[in-house]
Amino acid sequence: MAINGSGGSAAKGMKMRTEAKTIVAVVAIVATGFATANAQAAETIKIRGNSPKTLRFDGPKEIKSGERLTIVNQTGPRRIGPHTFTLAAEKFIPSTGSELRTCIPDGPCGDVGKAHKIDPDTFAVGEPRVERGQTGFDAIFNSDHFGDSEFFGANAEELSRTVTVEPHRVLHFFCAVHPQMQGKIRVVR
Ligand SMILES: [Cu+2]
Repeated sequence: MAINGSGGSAAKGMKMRTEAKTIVAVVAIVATGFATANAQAAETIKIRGNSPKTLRFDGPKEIKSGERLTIVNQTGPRRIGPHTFTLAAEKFIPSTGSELRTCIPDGPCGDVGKAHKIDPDTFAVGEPRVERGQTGFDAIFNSDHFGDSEFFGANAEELSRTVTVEPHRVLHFFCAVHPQMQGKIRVVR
Protein backbone atom coordinates (compact mmCIF):
# COMPACT_ATOMS: atom_id res chain seq x y z
CA MET A 1 0.00 0.00 0.00
CA ALA A 2 2.80 2.33 1.05
CA ILE A 3 4.80 1.30 -2.04
CA ASN A 4 1.84 1.84 -4.29
CA GLY A 5 1.23 5.18 -2.64
CA SER A 6 4.81 6.39 -3.13
CA GLY A 7 4.81 5.02 -6.67
CA GLY A 8 1.63 6.91 -7.31
CA SER A 9 3.01 10.19 -6.08
CA ALA A 10 6.25 9.69 -8.02
CA ALA A 11 4.17 9.28 -11.16
CA LYS A 12 2.15 12.33 -10.14
CA GLY A 13 5.38 14.30 -9.60
CA MET A 14 6.59 13.25 -13.02
CA LYS A 15 3.32 14.36 -14.61
CA MET A 16 3.52 17.73 -12.86
CA ARG A 17 7.10 18.25 -14.00
CA THR A 18 6.06 17.37 -17.55
CA GLU A 19 3.19 19.86 -17.33
CA ALA A 20 5.56 22.49 -15.93
CA LYS A 21 7.92 21.87 -18.86
CA THR A 22 5.02 22.20 -21.27
CA ILE A 23 4.01 25.51 -19.68
CA VAL A 24 7.60 26.79 -19.92
CA ALA A 25 7.71 25.75 -23.58
CA VAL A 26 4.39 27.49 -24.29
CA VAL A 27 5.54 30.67 -22.53
CA ALA A 28 8.77 30.57 -24.57
CA ILE A 29 6.82 30.21 -27.84
CA VAL A 30 4.50 33.08 -26.90
CA ALA A 31 7.48 35.25 -25.91
CA THR A 32 9.21 34.45 -29.22
CA GLY A 33 5.99 35.33 -31.02
CA PHE A 34 5.90 38.72 -29.34
CA ALA A 35 9.58 39.30 -30.13
CA THR A 36 8.90 38.53 -33.80
CA ALA A 37 5.86 40.82 -33.81
CA ASN A 38 7.97 43.62 -32.33
CA ALA A 39 10.75 43.05 -34.85
CA GLN A 40 8.19 43.51 -37.62
CA ALA A 41 5.88 46.16 -36.21
CA ALA A 42 2.87 47.18 -38.20
CA GLU A 43 0.99 50.28 -39.28
CA THR A 44 -2.62 50.40 -40.42
CA ILE A 45 -4.37 52.54 -43.02
CA LYS A 46 -8.16 52.56 -42.75
CA ILE A 47 -10.47 53.16 -45.71
CA ARG A 48 -13.26 55.26 -44.24
CA GLY A 49 -16.22 57.43 -45.15
CA ASN A 50 -19.85 56.85 -46.08
CA SER A 51 -20.25 59.06 -49.16
CA PRO A 52 -18.11 59.90 -52.19
CA LYS A 53 -17.15 63.24 -50.58
CA THR A 54 -16.02 61.77 -47.25
CA LEU A 55 -14.22 58.70 -48.62
CA ARG A 56 -10.62 58.74 -47.52
CA PHE A 57 -7.55 56.82 -46.43
CA ASP A 58 -6.82 57.37 -42.73
CA GLY A 59 -3.33 56.36 -41.72
CA PRO A 60 0.01 57.26 -40.22
CA LYS A 61 2.45 59.70 -41.82
CA GLU A 62 5.39 57.31 -41.58
CA ILE A 63 6.29 53.65 -41.68
CA LYS A 64 9.65 51.97 -41.30
CA SER A 65 11.05 50.05 -44.23
CA GLY A 66 10.55 46.36 -43.42
CA GLU A 67 7.39 46.95 -41.39
CA ARG A 68 4.06 45.47 -42.32
CA LEU A 69 1.42 47.79 -43.73
CA THR A 70 -2.18 46.70 -43.24
CA ILE A 71 -5.09 48.29 -45.09
CA VAL A 72 -8.55 47.80 -43.62
CA ASN A 73 -11.70 48.59 -45.57
CA GLN A 74 -14.29 50.02 -43.18
CA THR A 75 -16.75 51.17 -45.85
CA GLY A 76 -19.79 49.26 -47.05
CA PRO A 77 -19.12 47.90 -50.56
CA ARG A 78 -22.86 47.56 -51.35
CA ARG A 79 -23.30 51.32 -51.04
CA ILE A 80 -19.81 52.66 -51.66
CA GLY A 81 -18.49 50.08 -54.11
CA PRO A 82 -15.07 48.49 -54.10
CA HIS A 83 -11.71 50.22 -53.63
CA THR A 84 -8.14 49.77 -54.65
CA PHE A 85 -5.04 50.67 -52.68
CA THR A 86 -2.67 51.45 -55.50
CA LEU A 87 0.92 52.66 -55.23
CA ALA A 88 1.71 55.17 -57.97
CA ALA A 89 4.08 57.91 -59.04
CA GLU A 90 2.75 61.27 -57.84
CA LYS A 91 2.39 62.51 -61.43
CA PHE A 92 0.43 59.36 -62.39
CA ILE A 93 -2.27 60.12 -59.80
CA PRO A 94 -5.01 62.41 -61.20
CA SER A 95 -5.13 65.85 -59.60
CA THR A 96 -7.17 68.27 -61.73
CA GLY A 97 -10.94 68.04 -62.14
CA SER A 98 -10.67 66.83 -65.72
CA GLU A 99 -7.96 64.27 -64.82
CA LEU A 100 -10.25 62.94 -62.11
CA ARG A 101 -13.23 62.79 -64.47
CA THR A 102 -11.34 60.97 -67.22
CA CYS A 103 -9.42 58.61 -64.92
CA ILE A 104 -11.95 55.85 -65.70
CA PRO A 105 -11.87 54.15 -68.17
CA ASP A 106 -9.02 55.48 -70.30
CA GLY A 107 -6.81 57.25 -67.76
CA PRO A 108 -4.63 55.90 -64.93
CA CYS A 109 -7.67 54.28 -63.24
CA GLY A 110 -8.22 52.26 -66.41
CA ASP A 111 -4.59 51.08 -66.27
CA VAL A 112 -5.09 49.93 -62.66
CA GLY A 113 -8.26 48.11 -63.76
CA LYS A 114 -6.29 46.35 -66.51
CA ALA A 115 -3.60 45.35 -63.99
CA HIS A 116 -6.31 43.81 -61.78
CA LYS A 117 -7.75 42.13 -64.90
CA ILE A 118 -11.18 43.60 -64.24
CA ASP A 119 -13.70 42.41 -66.83
CA PRO A 120 -15.40 45.62 -68.13
CA ASP A 121 -18.70 43.75 -68.66
CA THR A 122 -19.03 41.63 -65.53
CA PHE A 123 -16.66 43.62 -63.24
CA ALA A 124 -15.15 40.29 -62.20
CA VAL A 125 -11.67 40.83 -60.78
CA GLY A 126 -9.15 38.43 -62.29
CA GLU A 127 -6.17 39.53 -60.20
CA PRO A 128 -7.15 41.09 -56.83
CA ARG A 129 -3.49 41.34 -55.75
CA VAL A 130 -1.17 42.96 -58.24
CA GLU A 131 2.41 42.30 -57.22
CA ARG A 132 5.27 43.91 -59.12
CA GLY A 133 8.93 44.46 -58.24
CA GLN A 134 10.06 42.67 -55.11
CA THR A 135 7.53 40.89 -52.90
CA GLY A 136 5.91 43.58 -50.74
CA PHE A 137 4.99 47.21 -51.27
CA ASP A 138 7.73 48.72 -53.42
CA ALA A 139 6.66 49.06 -57.07
CA ILE A 140 4.66 52.07 -58.20
CA PHE A 141 2.36 52.52 -61.18
CA ASN A 142 3.67 54.86 -63.81
CA SER A 143 2.55 55.77 -67.33
CA ASP A 144 4.59 52.90 -68.77
CA HIS A 145 4.40 50.14 -66.14
CA PHE A 146 2.17 48.58 -63.51
CA GLY A 147 2.98 48.68 -59.78
CA ASP A 148 1.65 47.16 -56.56
CA SER A 149 -2.08 47.31 -55.94
CA GLU A 150 -4.70 45.63 -53.76
CA PHE A 151 -8.39 45.29 -54.61
CA PHE A 152 -11.01 45.54 -51.82
CA GLY A 153 -14.36 44.05 -52.73
CA ALA A 154 -15.83 42.98 -49.39
CA ASN A 155 -16.66 44.93 -46.24
CA ALA A 156 -14.05 44.96 -43.47
CA GLU A 157 -11.59 43.25 -45.72
CA GLU A 158 -8.08 43.50 -44.39
CA LEU A 159 -4.96 43.05 -46.46
CA SER A 160 -1.33 43.54 -45.60
CA ARG A 161 2.13 43.46 -47.14
CA THR A 162 5.58 44.27 -45.87
CA VAL A 163 6.95 47.60 -47.09
CA THR A 164 10.02 46.50 -49.03
CA VAL A 165 10.95 49.80 -50.62
CA GLU A 166 14.14 51.36 -49.21
CA PRO A 167 13.84 54.16 -46.65
CA HIS A 168 13.81 57.87 -47.54
CA ARG A 169 11.03 57.42 -50.07
CA VAL A 170 7.47 58.69 -50.03
CA LEU A 171 4.91 56.20 -51.26
CA HIS A 172 1.93 57.88 -52.92
CA PHE A 173 -1.26 55.88 -53.26
CA PHE A 174 -4.79 56.28 -54.51
CA CYS A 175 -8.01 54.39 -55.18
CA ALA A 176 -8.66 53.69 -58.85
CA VAL A 177 -12.43 53.39 -58.20
CA HIS A 178 -12.63 56.76 -56.39
CA PRO A 179 -9.53 58.59 -57.63
CA GLN A 180 -10.17 61.51 -55.25
CA MET A 181 -9.10 59.10 -52.49
CA GLN A 182 -5.38 59.77 -52.24
CA GLY A 183 -2.66 59.63 -49.65
CA LYS A 184 1.02 59.25 -48.98
CA ILE A 185 3.26 57.63 -46.40
CA ARG A 186 6.92 58.36 -45.78
CA VAL A 187 9.16 55.30 -45.56
CA VAL A 188 11.83 55.78 -42.91
CA ARG A 189 14.71 53.75 -41.54
CU1 LIG B 1 -12.30 53.82 -53.31
